[in-house]
Amino acid sequence: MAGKAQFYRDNLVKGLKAALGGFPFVPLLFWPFFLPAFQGLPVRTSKPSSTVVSGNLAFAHVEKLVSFGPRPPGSPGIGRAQAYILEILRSLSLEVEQQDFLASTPNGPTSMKNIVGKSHGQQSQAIILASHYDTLLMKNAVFVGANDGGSSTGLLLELSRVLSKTKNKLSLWFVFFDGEEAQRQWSETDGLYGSRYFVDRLKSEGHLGQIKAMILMDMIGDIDLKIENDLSSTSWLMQVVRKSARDFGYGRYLSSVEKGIVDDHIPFIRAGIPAVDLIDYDFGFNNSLWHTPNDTLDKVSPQSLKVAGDIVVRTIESLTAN
Ligand code: 1BN
Ligand code: ZN
Repeated sequence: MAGKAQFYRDNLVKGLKAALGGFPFVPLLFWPFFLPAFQGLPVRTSKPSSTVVSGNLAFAHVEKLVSFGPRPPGSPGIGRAQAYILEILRSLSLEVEQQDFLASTPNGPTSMKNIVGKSHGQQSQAIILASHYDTLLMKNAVFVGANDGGSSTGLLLELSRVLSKTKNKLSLWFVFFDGEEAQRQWSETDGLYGSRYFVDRLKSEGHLGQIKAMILMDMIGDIDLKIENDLSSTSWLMQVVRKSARDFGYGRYLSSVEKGIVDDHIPFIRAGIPAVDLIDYDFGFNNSLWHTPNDTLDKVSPQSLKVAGDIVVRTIESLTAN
């Protein structure tokens, strides 16, 4: 995918072809003469149907998040990202909760914030859809995490739009985690700050039993999307995800390589909540783009966002049917 400009150009051409119906393609040289005749014609644009995941809209969110600059915890960039996420969730009339906490990190106490948007279904039992929105702290380079942190957050915002439009049997919680990344070096205590705090709160407030399942997304914008068969995820839930992908004709986006991934789903699994990670942990050739300043917007594909989003929606339908 050559990026957004190409995406819009393709849609413009599609729109012109749709307006022309059976007419042969108009050579580009002449199109200024035809333009007045098109005005007022119902040209089909890329405007999405409201209950279908739009890769294009998810991508626009990623673009916005990247424009805020690096988003390590406590930074000005993450402050702008928080304001943006809150604005979108409120515009969807979701119940919004902010979890502010002071994390103890190797760099000292650091302010962090989880953001939760709740869509109430017929039942209080809930499915959590989640993403981390922070980026890796890089002191000597600009790291904007277009794919790592950006792609899944953009998709989660788009899923909030799509899924808040339909009345669901189960409640849906859209959870945006801060502090997924290690502040110095991955360890049991450095990393997953937001998800560990979130699960501790669920426990202390007696709400663990309310959560039917947790679906995490991470790094799903890669142009060459291959979703891992993560062995850390709850096995039956991973099978539901993989069947949902195949049912949609998306089998080619599933990796057959089995890996054990450490990510924000782990605190949920440890607390006994079924959880799954949709992650493509092989970013660029031989993972050469992962945690590098080259994790930029041009590496993110709207089509991959759409695929991951469709799989999540189908998985929720499956979980709700049972
Ligand atoms: C995912 C994206 N992760 C960090 N950024 C979690 C992770 C950490 C995955 C270490 C594999 C290894
Ligand atoms: Zn990362």
